[in-house]
Amino acid sequence: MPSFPITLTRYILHEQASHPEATGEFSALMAQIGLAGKMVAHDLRRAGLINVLGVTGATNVQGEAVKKLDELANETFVRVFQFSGLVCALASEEMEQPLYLPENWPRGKYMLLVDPLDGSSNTDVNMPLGTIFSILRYEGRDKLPSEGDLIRGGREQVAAGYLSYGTSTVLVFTVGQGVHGFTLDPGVGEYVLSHEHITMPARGKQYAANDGNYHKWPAGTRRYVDWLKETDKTGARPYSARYSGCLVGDVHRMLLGGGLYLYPGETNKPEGKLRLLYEANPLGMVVEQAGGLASTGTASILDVKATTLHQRVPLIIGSRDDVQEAEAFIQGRRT
Ligand code: AFP
Repeated sequence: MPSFPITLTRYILHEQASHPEATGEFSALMAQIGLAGKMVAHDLRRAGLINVLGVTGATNVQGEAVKKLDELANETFVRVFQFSGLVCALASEEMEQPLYLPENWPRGKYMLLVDPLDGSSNTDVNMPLGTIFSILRYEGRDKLPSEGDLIRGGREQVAAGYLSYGTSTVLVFTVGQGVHGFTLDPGVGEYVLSHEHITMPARGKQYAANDGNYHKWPAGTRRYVDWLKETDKTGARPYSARYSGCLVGDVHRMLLGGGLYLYPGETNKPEGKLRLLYEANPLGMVVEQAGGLASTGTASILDVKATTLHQRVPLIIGSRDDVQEAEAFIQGRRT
């Protein structure tokens, strides 16, 4: 690979060249994700000026208040992929039903699942936000896909990643051969390779969890988090708490510096909050590709059987040793 600057376009064309069977469709799809990310980032930067803060008044399929920026980001992804010739179905955390795209059919053999704006409680307060995406291949050739075709296990993803809208916009993704990060250079409007082959530290010293839910957590989870806060002689603990309200921001921090994010199941809500197909599976693939782990507490996220489009799942994700330790407490192997 030639030296700096390696733009996203140059990178994907280079990768495509090493797959003689590639048609270029996947490369075009990644370029469109990059484009949607630029459009969302552009709206976020001007959000306080263009009357898109606050809520729309509607609630989404999850029963949550829809923010104007949630809707705008969702519309952006729909507009970018309609008539693109690239994806035959698009499912979004913001839409009850998937969108089937006959205009892209039968050329578009991919399906896109997206959480267009992750962390929407942060929209009005200038805090980090993200987009999470998962890409599946549709093998059917005689008809458009149906909902069941989108409900797949995490190991069937052909690619996954996220856009992190923080002090800069960063696109991180994997096609199952390592994880790479590209930072958007706003001056030239190009993503430039800034984090090649991201490898997560095996252990960190930070955790992210909504501690306000502490009393709703099962005993093993509470004990684990208490343990993280204890002081040990070697200085490995206490861990620092870093919780932003944006899964993407927190996972990005852990991906680069180590540690773990937890959104566990609760005693009265064992399924937790996060969505398997839009959040846990794609970030699980990224983190596993970087050497980390993603778990429900008892099983790998990527092995969870998907049964519904908007299925929720407990999520513990981060550095390998940290996640394994959390699992040991949750499963009662440690106390
Ligand atoms: P929204 O995007 O619906 O705001 O949810 C954000 C999120 O899925 C994840 O990004 C956060 O870490 C988590 O939920 C925040 O949830 P709490 O507000 O319950 O802590």
